[in-house]
Amino acid sequence: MAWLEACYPEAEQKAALLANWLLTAERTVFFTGAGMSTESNLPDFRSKEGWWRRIDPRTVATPDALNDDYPLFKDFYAARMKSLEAAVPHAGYHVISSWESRGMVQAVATQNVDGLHRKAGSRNVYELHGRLQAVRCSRCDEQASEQDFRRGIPCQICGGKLRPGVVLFGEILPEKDWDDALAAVQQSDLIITIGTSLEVYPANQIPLMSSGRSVYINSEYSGAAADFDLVLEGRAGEILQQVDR
Ligand code: BV8
Repeated sequence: MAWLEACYPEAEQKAALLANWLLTAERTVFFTGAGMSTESNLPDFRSKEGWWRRIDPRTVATPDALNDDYPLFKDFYAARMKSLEAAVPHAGYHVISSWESRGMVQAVATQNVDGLHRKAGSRNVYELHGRLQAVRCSRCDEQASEQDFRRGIPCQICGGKLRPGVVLFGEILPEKDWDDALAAVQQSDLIITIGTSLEVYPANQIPLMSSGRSVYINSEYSGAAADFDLVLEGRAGEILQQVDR
């Protein structure tokens, strides 16, 4: 790659190298986090503008929060649902789905609960932390509507508290999505991790489970970067478009 170094700045060299890896890989899997959606105007969790900088996750994102202070729990998730109303996938999402439709991407494993990968047309998506709008009863598990949850209406079947379909801290990840994601990652020869601090277990183990090449695209430096073969620092949407050129 000496010619690349001579002709282009480092960021472009890395984008060109990733483009080359994508074209030569047989099975590519994406693993995404909340940083993938900040360019769609959805805040992430742990960077400066993140949700957990404004509110302690223990007070809203745990089974105890649901049981002990339902009004606070409900208002937090209703606000998150409201912010989804106007959210549309940015160009980087469409790059990933177009690569999938051209046979270049086998699967997307995501920690995101916003549904934007599917909205952008990605089909093989494993939602490891569930989906915000998949409301169900916390007691009998019956599905319910997002509107009922946002209005504070109890379950129509058993009168239990409604909850969003996300995985709260301390809860087990959805078994099928987890198993399918693991299988896809273990069979991959390229894994591209985007927009995640890699702080949340067990999803943060996903990039370590591929024996192929590994890439990390993130807007700020994280110690986790040392585990990857190639690190691109910057905004996900911009980098994906650059790689697609
Ligand atoms: C489990 C709720 C087994 C849903 C979320 C101590 C006490 C209690 C628990 C634990 C503990 N120690 C460890 C645990 C386990 C815990 C855990 O890992 N905690 C960590 C935080 C210490 N995990 C669990 O509880 C999991 N379950 O372990 O079950 C079990 C069960 C019972 C008993 C024993 C074992 C469940 C985890 C589910 C967590 N749910 N939230 C919701 O409200 O949405 S966590 C939250 O973090 C989100 O769900 C999100 O998906 C997840 C990961 O965050 P990221 O996506 O990485 O986002 P983050 O903001 O951190 O990073 C974004 C990055 O992107 C930043 O670096 C930023 O710079 C970058 N970025 C921003 N913009 C861009 C960008 N990069 C590129 N381009 C951009 N434009």
